[in-house]
Amino acid sequence: MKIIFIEPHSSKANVYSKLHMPLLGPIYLGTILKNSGHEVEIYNEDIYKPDYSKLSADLIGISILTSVAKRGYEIAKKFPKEKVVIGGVHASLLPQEALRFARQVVIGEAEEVIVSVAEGKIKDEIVYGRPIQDLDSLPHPDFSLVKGIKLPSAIMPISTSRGCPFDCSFCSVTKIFGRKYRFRSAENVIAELLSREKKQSFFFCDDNFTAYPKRTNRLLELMLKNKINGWSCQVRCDAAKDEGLLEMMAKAGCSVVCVGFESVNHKTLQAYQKKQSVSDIIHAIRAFHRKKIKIHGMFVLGSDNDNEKTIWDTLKFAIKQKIDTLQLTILTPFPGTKVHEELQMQKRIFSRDWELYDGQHIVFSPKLLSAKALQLGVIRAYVEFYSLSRFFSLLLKLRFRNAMFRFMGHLIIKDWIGHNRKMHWLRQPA
Ligand code: B12
Ligand code: SF4
Repeated sequence: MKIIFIEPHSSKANVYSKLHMPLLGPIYLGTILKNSGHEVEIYNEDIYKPDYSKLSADLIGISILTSVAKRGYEIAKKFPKEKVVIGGVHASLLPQEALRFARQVVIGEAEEVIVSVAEGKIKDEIVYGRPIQDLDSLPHPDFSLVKGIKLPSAIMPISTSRGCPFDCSFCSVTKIFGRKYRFRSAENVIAELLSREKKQSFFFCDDNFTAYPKRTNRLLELMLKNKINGWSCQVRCDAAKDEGLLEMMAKAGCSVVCVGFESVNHKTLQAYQKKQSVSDIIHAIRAFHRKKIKIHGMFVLGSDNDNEKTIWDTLKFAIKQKIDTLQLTILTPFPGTKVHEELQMQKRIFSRDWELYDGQHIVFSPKLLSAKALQLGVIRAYVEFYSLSRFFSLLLKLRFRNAMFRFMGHLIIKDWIGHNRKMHWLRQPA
């Protein structure tokens, strides 16, 4: 059979549309189908947009996050419904919605069911995937299936674990992958890293790379031994409390950590059930910087305890603490999350346009400030952080890499403002 997977493009208004990193789901599934003798092609519209009038296959698999669901359904409509199967985070959370555009929807991890679904051996409209218990049993994802991908120039994702033991109120991860932390053996990960093209920059896209320090240490030891360096990962602040782990991360060539700081407002940290304090955040920043590891600091603004001042406090904090790159996300009530449940109950969600569910657009009425003030405040804070004057000041200090990221951020924000001039939120009551 010929099977095509499609990952819809991010909305033009999304600051991530420039980061052409494919999701691993379709690649894992495509690799499994290829190994079962099927012909597979994967299209990530941000990397290569196919001419749909020329595309034909026995099965079209579409992968959707909430922010790209609308585009995913548009693509589905281009094909006969009986050929379309939809999966991914959003479809797993709202399967009945996705089923309007597909013959079948798969909920959750699909590796164990995909071949049977494709070959018509499972016929249920809603198919329940199963969490993979032995992640070493999965094949290494075959990136050559992704049409138009440029190797090794892109930052390539690698996943070494699934699930997260925490349960933050705004996060979709545990709803899909569960709270049980499952991980691959260090040997299995190293074999994948060594099989990839040289000079590739890796991003460990695990939601919590250091959730089980013992296994992370073992992996880092092997990375050090195999001279694999220049990588980034996602961690919580706790990672910085473990001196030994931190030392190993630095030695094994960690260049950037993406850290979910989430807030400088301690009431907001509590409301998010983050289980970390502002002093944990400051400690983490200092500890990573001491080891010369750069920090991509991620914050979520708009809780019921945040006001306009919180936005500026966050910006000032990021500048004072010398966070290298800054991500300010507007709190987004993703279906299935606790935040969604609460805001829905209080009838405060004013937009169901999934395209706006990308962390860059406000879709609910905040408590202590207006929707417009939150939206504009976040954009203004971005403009300030990624200003040309800050870029030049970094250049003068010869901090070229940071300067380059500032400049990229500057262009992305400029682009965002251009695309959003006529956006709905400007018409929301102040
Ligand atoms: C890498 C990553 C990114 C990358 C690349 C993303 C991309 N190409 O879209 C970057 C940094 C660019 C990014 C950006 C964003 N991300 Co992101 N990202 C991730 C991350 C960490 C890993 C993705 C991954 O590869 N997972 C591993 C694979 C194995 O899982 P999977 O792709 O879901 O596939 C499995 C199943 O879903 C299913 N499946 C998937 N597709 C299909 C298709 C078919 C046909 C079938 C049958 C089954 C199926 O089977 C697969 C195998 O088990 C996830 C968290 C996570 N754990 O998934 C967040 C996550 C997907 N991101 C999220 C969000 C919110 C965003 C942003 C809005 C920004 C933000 N953080 O606020 C933007 C939006 C991007 C966009 N496209 O519009 C949320 C999505 C929530 C939601 N309800 O949609 C997640 C879940 C994180 C979270 N904390 O909640 N992201
Ligand atoms: S935000 Fe991070 S720590 Fe919290 S549940 Fe999601 S993945 Fe886990």
